[in-house]
Amino acid sequence: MGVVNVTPDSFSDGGAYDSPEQAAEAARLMLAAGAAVVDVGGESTRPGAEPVSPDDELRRVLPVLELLGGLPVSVDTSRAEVARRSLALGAVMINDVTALRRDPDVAGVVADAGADLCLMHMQGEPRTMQAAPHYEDVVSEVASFLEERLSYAVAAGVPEERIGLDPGIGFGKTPDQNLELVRRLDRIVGIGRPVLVGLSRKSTLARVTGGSGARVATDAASVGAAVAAFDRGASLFRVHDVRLHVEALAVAASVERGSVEP
Ligand code: HH2
Repeated sequence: MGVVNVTPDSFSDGGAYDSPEQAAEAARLMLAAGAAVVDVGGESTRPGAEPVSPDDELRRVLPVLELLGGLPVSVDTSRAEVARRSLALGAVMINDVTALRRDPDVAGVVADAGADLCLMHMQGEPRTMQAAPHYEDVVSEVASFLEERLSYAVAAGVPEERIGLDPGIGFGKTPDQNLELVRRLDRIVGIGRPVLVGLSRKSTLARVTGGSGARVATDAASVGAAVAAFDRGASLFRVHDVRLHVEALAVAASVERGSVEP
């Protein structure tokens, strides 16, 4: 999954695209490089980010989707209105980082469209989530949350086979808690749905490679983390540099199979 943030303030690529045409071109290049889907987002969820108005989110996202008609697009939104209009323009998946808590109507919209849905764990909300993350056991709490949200989504009409789960790396977690979630990812994988991870360029990896001041991780660090998550059962990877991840994960998968041929 390639990341296309159409936000001025995303932590890693904020303001990268001046126009919908530039964002759409970046998305096409990611798909050509092997991405299965591109994730278009109009509201930053970086730590400290303020919410944007629904109108601003629509104004950022819809023009990009209009240019990408027919291509596999996911939309990173937690608002039913944005989801509904995005799916009407051909989006195939909604990536809801609030796991249907901000706007429960997202479930019905996804169900009606027959689309895919990603449910992500977050403790708190982006504005304050990194203030004081606290867990007794981060892995079992995240897993229980995702199990509950999965049941909720299914009860609201989204078929289970359409749902993926995401531990929410960096969303109300310390660096050590993020690493622990990847280390024990088998607990989340054991829920029985495909697991998506977003590790690309996140500050936890920058802490490992660059000391305490580093904020944005390198792509080499990101690829290393993705392969570690793959080895523990992750099957979807939300990444900025698609080509590097496709090559690295293709090799990791070939080792898993013991065969060059897929
Ligand atoms: N991470 C970000 C945004 N959306 N969605 C899922 N499912 N999983 C993630 O880990 C995830 C996500 C944050 O990264 P980015 O999009 O690069 O930055 P921002 O939130 O500032 O737009």
